[in-house]
Amino acid sequence: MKAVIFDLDGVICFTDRYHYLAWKEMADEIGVYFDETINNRLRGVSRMASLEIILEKASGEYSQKEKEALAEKKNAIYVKLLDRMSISDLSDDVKRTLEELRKRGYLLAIGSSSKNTKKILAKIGLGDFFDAISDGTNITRSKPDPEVFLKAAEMLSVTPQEALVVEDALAGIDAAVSGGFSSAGIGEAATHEKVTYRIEKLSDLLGILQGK
Ligand code: B16
Ligand code: MG
Repeated sequence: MKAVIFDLDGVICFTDRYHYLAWKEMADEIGVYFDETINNRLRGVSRMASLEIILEKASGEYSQKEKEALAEKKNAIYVKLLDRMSISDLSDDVKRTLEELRKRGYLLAIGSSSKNTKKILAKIGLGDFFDAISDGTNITRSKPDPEVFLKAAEMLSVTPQEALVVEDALAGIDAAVSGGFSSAGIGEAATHEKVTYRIEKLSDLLGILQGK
C-alpha cells in the first residue's frame, strides 16, 4: 500500500449536521417532509442526487431550473453554517492519525463528493495538508461510481491496488470496490459486506498500515 484516500464528511470531519439543517430549512420552505432518517440516505451522495431523494416526498413536479435553484438555496444556507467551523473541529484522533501516516511515508489524498471540500479543509486547518484533492468539482459521476477515487489515485500516480479508501458511506464502499481499491469502513460503512477492514476510529488505521 502506497497511499490512503480519505472521504471527507464522516471520516475527516463531521458536517452532516450542517447538511441536515440546511436541507431541512429548504424542505420546510417548500413544504416537503424531511427528517433525520431521510438525511441518513444522503451520506456521500452528491448535492443534486440528494435533492432528488428529498423530492421523493414532494407532491408536485419541479423543473430542472427549479431544482438547481433549490440546490443553490440549500448550499447558501450550508456554506453559512460552515463558517462556524474552526481548527477545533479537527479531532485529536484524526490529527494524530494523519500526522503518523505522513511520517510512515504514505501519500495522502481526499476523495469527497463535496464541492465545498477546499473551504472545509481550510476551516479545519488542513488546507495545505493533502498530496491530492479529488472532490465534487472534478467529477461528473457521484459515488457509488468510482470516478472520485480513480481521479485521486491518478493525481497521486498510484494504481487502485496501491491505495486504501477510507469511507463512512455504503455508497463510498461500493465505489471503492468497483474501482478495485481495498477499503476501510467506519460507522455505517463498517457494515458493508465487501469492506476490507472495519474500523471504529480513524487511528485504527495505524494498526492496519504499518509502513510503506
Ligand atoms: P456539497 P463526502 C458528501 O461528502 C456528503 O456526505 C453529502 O451529504 C453531500 O451531499 C455531498 O458531500 C455533496 O456536498 O453539497 O458540499 O457539494 O462524504 O463525500 O465527503
Ligand atoms: Mg462521507
